[in-house]
Amino acid sequence: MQTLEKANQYIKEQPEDHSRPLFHVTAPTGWINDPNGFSLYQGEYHLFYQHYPYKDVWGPMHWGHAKTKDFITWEDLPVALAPDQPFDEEGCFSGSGLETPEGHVLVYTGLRKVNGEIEQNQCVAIGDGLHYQKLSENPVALGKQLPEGFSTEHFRDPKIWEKDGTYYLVAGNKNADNHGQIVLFTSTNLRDWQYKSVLACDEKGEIGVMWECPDFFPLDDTYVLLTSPQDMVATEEFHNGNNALWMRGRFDEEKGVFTKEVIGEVDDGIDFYAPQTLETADHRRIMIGWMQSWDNFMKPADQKWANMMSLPRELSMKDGHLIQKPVREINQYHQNVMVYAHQQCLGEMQLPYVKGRCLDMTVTIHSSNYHEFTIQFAKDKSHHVSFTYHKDKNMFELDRSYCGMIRDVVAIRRKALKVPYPELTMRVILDRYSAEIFINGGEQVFSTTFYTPLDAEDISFTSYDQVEFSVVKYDLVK
Ligand code: DQQ
Repeated sequence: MQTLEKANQYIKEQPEDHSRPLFHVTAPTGWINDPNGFSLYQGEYHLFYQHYPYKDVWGPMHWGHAKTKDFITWEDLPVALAPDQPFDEEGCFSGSGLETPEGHVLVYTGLRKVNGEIEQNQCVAIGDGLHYQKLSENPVALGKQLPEGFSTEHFRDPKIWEKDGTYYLVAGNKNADNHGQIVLFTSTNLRDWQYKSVLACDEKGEIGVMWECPDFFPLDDTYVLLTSPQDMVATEEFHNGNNALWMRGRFDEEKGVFTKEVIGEVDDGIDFYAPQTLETADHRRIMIGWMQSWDNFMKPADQKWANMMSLPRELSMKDGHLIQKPVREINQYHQNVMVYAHQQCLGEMQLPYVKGRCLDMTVTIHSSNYHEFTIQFAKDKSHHVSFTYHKDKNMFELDRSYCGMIRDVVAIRRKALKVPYPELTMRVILDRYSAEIFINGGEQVFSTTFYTPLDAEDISFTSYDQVEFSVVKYDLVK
C-alpha cells in the first residue's frame, strides 16, 4: 500500500546526498522520470516529476515536487501525490499544473484495474503549493468518453490551460488503427469534461505507436505541439525508440484541430524525453525535459538518485524552426570568466583554467577550411566525452564511449548540422554528470548524461588542420 506519509518519511530518513547535480533537478533519493505540473503558482515556479522514492528503478508512480524562483536553484518539497486511491492505485502518471482561482490545480493520469484490464483516466488535485487534495469526483475525464475504437488503456499525460473562462485539456491516445494521436477535452469547472476533438493524429502510422506527454501552445506567430512518441523507427531525423518531437502548424480553435506543417526532433543528443513548458510572468515560454533515454541506463550502482531533468530552455521560433536557449537566469551564476580570443589549434591542446565539471563554455570556430574539430570534456587519462563537428560530412558526433560506463548502451549519436552559419558556435553546459550543447544560438541541442569520475575535469580541443577559434568559459557557482 503506497501512502504520502510513507514516501515522505522514507525520504526524510535517507542521508543527504551531496553527489547530486548542482542545478539540474533530481530527487533527494530514488527514481525520477517525466517532468510534471511545470507551472507558475503565486510567483514561484513549481516542478513535479514522476517519482519512485524507494529504489533507483521505476515503480508505482508518485509525484515528487520542487520549486524555484530562477530555474537554477531548486528547493526540494515533500512528495505531492501518491497512488493511494481506488482511481489511481496503479499509479499517478504524468500531467500538468495550472494556477486557478481555486488554487494550484494538478491534472494527472490515474491508473486503475477494471476486470483485470488497465484503465487510464484523468484526475484532478488542488493545493496550496505544498499540500494537494484529490477531488472526490475523480476520475474527471474518462477513456469511455472517447469515440468508439480509441484506446482506454492508453489515454494519458494531460496538459491543461485556460482561455476566456474555458479549461482545455490535451492527452496522448491511440486510435483504432493503433496510431498515436492527441485528444482534446474542454471544461468550465475542472470537474465536468467534454470530449471535443482529435487535436492531431499520425494519419499514416509513421510516427511511433503512442504519442505520450503532449504540450500545446502558441509561440511567436504559430502553434507548437510537443509530443513524445514511443517505438519509432530510425530515419535521418529521428532515432530508434522514444523521441521527443516538436511540430509547428495551424490551429483551428473552433474545430479543435491542429494541422502540422513541420516536424522535428527537439534534442539531437542521447538523453531527452517528455518535455513540457510553462509561460513565465514576463511571457517567456520555458521548456524542461527528462534528461534520460528510456532504453539507455548506465548510472553507477551505488548512486541513490536515478536520473535528472534538463536545464530549462527558452523557446522561440526562427525562420519556422524551434530555437532553444539556456534559460537566461543561468548567467547570474557565472564566475571566473576566462576568455581566449582567436587561438590557433593544430593537434590536441588545452587552455589554462579551461576545465571543470560545472561550467558554461562557448567555443566559436572562425576558420572555414578544416576537416573536423573536437572538444573533449569530463576528461582524465582514461575517460572523456567528445563532441566533434565533421565539416566534410556536415555532421556532429557526440561520443560518450569512454565515460567509464560498464554497460553496452547507446554511446554515439550523429546528426547533421541543420542550419549552416559562417562561424560555428557550440555552447557547452556541464553540470557534473551531464552536458547540453547548444549549437549556433540554439538552432540545435545535444544532451547527454555520463558518469565519469568527478575529478575527470580536463577539457581539450583538437583539429588536424590549423583552426582559429575562441573560447569564453565561466564556472557555474552557487
Ligand atoms: N511516463 C509516465 C507516463 C508517460 C510516460 C509513466 C512517458 O505517464 O506516458 O511514468 O515517459
